[in-house]
Amino acid sequence: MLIEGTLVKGYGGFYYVYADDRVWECSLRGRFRVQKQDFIPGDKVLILPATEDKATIEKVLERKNFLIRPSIANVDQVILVFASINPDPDYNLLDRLLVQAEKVGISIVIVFTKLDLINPQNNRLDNYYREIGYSVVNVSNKTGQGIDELFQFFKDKISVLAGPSGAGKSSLINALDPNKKLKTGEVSTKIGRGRHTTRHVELISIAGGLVADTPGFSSLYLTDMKREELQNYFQDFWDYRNCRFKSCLHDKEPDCGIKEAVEKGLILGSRHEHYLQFLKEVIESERKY
Ligand SMILES: Nc1nc2c(ncn2[C@@H]2O[C@H](COP(=O)(O)OP(=O)(O)O)[C@@H](O)[C@H]2O)c(=O)[nH]1
Ligand SMILES: [Mg+2]
Ligand SMILES: [Zn+2]
Repeated sequence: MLIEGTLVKGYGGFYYVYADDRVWECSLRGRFRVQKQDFIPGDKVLILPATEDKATIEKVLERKNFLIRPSIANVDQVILVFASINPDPDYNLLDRLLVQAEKVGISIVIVFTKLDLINPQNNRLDNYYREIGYSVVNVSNKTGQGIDELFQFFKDKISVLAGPSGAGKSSLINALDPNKKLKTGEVSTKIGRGRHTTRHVELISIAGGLVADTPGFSSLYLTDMKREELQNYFQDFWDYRNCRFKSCLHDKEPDCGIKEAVEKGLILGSRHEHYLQFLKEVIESERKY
């Protein structure tokens, strides 16, 4: 009997598939091998069990979506992980990742780690992102604070953890499931950045779902985007787009609703600054093609 599962990794000529609460070591049917079809983690497959933990992949189902670099298929949500401190959150990178995830159309959860290292009076922006509609969870991987609240987001989903090295992604997985024992890297105090301790892409089962702790999802490029399109991915702009010109890019144009909202403190200044920076990149890459 065939069972549906999810490919979690390919390694040493075998494919490992998560189905029925366990991981099956699978080989491919001859016809797949001949076609040299490339399977990526997240691909939904039908497997035929041969023994208790070995099976063959009989069919690969159509992909709902996929990310490149790292290659992961059928992603349901992206969890953007930033440290509250050490290192300080890079809000430019956060906004860039938000734009990327909004463009792909996957759900987003923002997590700030290291809650144990800050005092509540610290000037953080997590409330702003919460107010504009994102799910924002503050956690400490050390004390476990906030971990229960985050747990519910993973069930039955394929999630991708993204964020800078040293943000606490591997620690977060360990906090959600202490059995995982993922390697975590110490933050180098010299440069304030963590070392890269995570290598290949692999989905691991956690909190009732599958999660990728990705090696390099921290700097994405804003290719393949039109200049008019970019603003759609800034949720906080939507209510204020009553500009004089319909084609307003909220840059140098007069009577711009977005710029007025920034002046009134309704839109965070750094959001508009980052928008303008990304806009420049988008326009530059438009010229190249
Ligand atoms: N105090 C504290 N340290 C943390 C927390 N989360 C991670 N760390 C530390 O931050 C460093 C980087 O964590 P790691 O999980 O390797 O980050 P990654 O590069 O995003 O996977 C490690 O030294 C962790 O022990 C946290 O919530 N509180
Ligand atoms: Mg890591
Ligand atoms: Zn405008």
